[in-house]
Amino acid sequence: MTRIVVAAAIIDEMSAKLLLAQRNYPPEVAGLWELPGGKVEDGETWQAALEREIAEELGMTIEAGQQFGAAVGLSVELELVALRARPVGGAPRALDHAALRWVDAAGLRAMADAGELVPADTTWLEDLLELLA
Ligand code: DCM
Repeated sequence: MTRIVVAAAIIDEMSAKLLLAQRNYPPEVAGLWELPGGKVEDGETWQAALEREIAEELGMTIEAGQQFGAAVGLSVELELVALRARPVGGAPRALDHAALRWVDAAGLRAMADAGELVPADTTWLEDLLELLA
């Protein structure tokens, strides 16, 4: 059975900035930056799973919204989908990541050009730039 991994594009609309998180593991992607998220549990909606994961990993409250961009196959059993999200409460903290960073469209493009994003997440670059425009 395919399991879904949800990832959050947490965008602060006042500053038009996106929250990126730097992975600690596994070694292939440690040091690279991602949209934070995690696996959907049985019986959970994608939105509920993402809100739970972000509370656990970043200690902040978000409101998860609609999917955007294409789903990405990570392996035979894992599929990665991106959802829009709005920060609702609390400042994000790197409880499970090496670091966190808010980036605007130019900052995101620069990081993508420098190869600093997790490969799967580069699929969404143009979608993310549009959301930040
Ligand atoms: N993953 C990814 N991009 C994200 C979030 C997760 O490529 N924005 C991948 C990394 C792992 C898998 O999904 O292979 C599970 O993620 P985690 O280890 O964070 O649960």
